[in-house]
Amino acid sequence: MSEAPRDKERVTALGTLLPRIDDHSAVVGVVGLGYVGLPFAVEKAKVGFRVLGVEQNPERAAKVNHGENYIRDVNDNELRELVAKGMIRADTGFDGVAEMDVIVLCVPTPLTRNLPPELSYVEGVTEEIAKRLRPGQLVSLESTTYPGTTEELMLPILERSGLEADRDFYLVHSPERVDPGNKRYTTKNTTKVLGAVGPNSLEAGRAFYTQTIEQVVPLSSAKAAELVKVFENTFRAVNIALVNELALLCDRMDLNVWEVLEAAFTKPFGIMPFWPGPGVGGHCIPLDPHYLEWKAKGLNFNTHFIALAGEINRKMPEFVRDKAHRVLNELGLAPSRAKILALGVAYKKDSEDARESPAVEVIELLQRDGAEIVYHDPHVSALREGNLAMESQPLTSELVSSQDLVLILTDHSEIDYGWVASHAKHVLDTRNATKGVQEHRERITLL
Ligand code: SAJ
Repeated sequence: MSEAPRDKERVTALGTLLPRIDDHSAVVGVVGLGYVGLPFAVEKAKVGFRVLGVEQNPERAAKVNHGENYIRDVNDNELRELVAKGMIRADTGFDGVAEMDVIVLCVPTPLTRNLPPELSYVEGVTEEIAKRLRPGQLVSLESTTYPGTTEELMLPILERSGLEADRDFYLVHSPERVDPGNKRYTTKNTTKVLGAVGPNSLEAGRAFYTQTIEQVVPLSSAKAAELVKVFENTFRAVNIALVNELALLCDRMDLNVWEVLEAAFTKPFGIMPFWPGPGVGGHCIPLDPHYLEWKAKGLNFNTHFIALAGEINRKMPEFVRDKAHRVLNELGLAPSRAKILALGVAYKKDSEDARESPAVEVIELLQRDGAEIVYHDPHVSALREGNLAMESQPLTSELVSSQDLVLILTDHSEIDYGWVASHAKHVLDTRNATKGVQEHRERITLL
């Protein structure tokens, strides 16, 4: 156990760090170079911070060191130039931690339904940092997690170093707000929330984040910041579930849910657009609200909205399967022998990510019923999710016209849905992707 630094060192710790942040001579560590960490690293390097990445995946670390981009939201040339100038480097280990003035954790916090959150990445990384922690360092957790992680899990581990939080080192939580593919809101112009374990940490965190982010909102604690993030995603999950439930009701009432919602969203205040779909995918919305549910249960509190939202959203793939059966029966075709083209399998529009995509469950359900499924997705060339091992088929008129049903599961922008409708026998559109198609409407059924 290292000796706690003398009072003099403690007093100057913040005094040493702040000027280095202000003149950008501080070295910034980014642990986890994924869809959050790599854009973050580029943003910091662009304003002159030297960035040391820690990426456990050796292929990714090697790609970064060769200036090769693998994250869509990162500009290839920017990364290449920053690496060439020595502003960004990636290691697979933690030897560089002592050199870092700021250490930002952007590691996965996976959550499997109904089980406690899996925080082994956060814990493991924090332990590696604690072994090398020195006075004056700022540690920030950006990963989405249950309220309490920073103060209850990370702080005690870091203090095993003998250093004291908010005196010798600084600890904050600033949740990432990356919306993959969003061209309007980037890391730089998306307001950032910041919570800290004490006033010195808040000052250090604010000094750091305001270097590259236009607006930073300080909160009273790290726990409050953790709850803000989980609430944001719970807000989305609950509202998506609300419109999905409306879709189920409209189906029974023989009403067009898209017409009803489009009309509702003409109201200029007090409402915001959400749309039904084949389910909720990605690694945030389906899972993040369950951090809150898990934490609340530990406090003997039931978060009914979260449970209900999850239940409804998880029902949607089966509803799509049932609706496909109904459409095929109306066409006089047996679902068990139908040929179906799934159009779009990514978890959301214009994404190349099929993780947790509802399309996977829909395809598996239809395959289990005996249907013969192929898919086309311009962004997903191979589908290796769940029990599936499929390749994207070229979207040709022969392919489309040879199918009994075209099932639109993701509404990618570059598909010409009018062209698809002109060659298809029938289309089941779960995303209202064909809303601009005037002709052949009789061949199109909407969710
Ligand atoms: N979805 C619907 N209907 C909607 C909106 C979304 O069915 O009205 C579906 C999508 O198709 C997708 C899923 O829900 O399958 C999630 O979509 P999303 O865009 O909410 O989720 P992510 O994971 O791409 O990004 C979200 C961010 N999105 C927005 O704020 C618009 C934000 O919540 C977080 O910054 C991010 O998750 C995260 O990393 O937490």
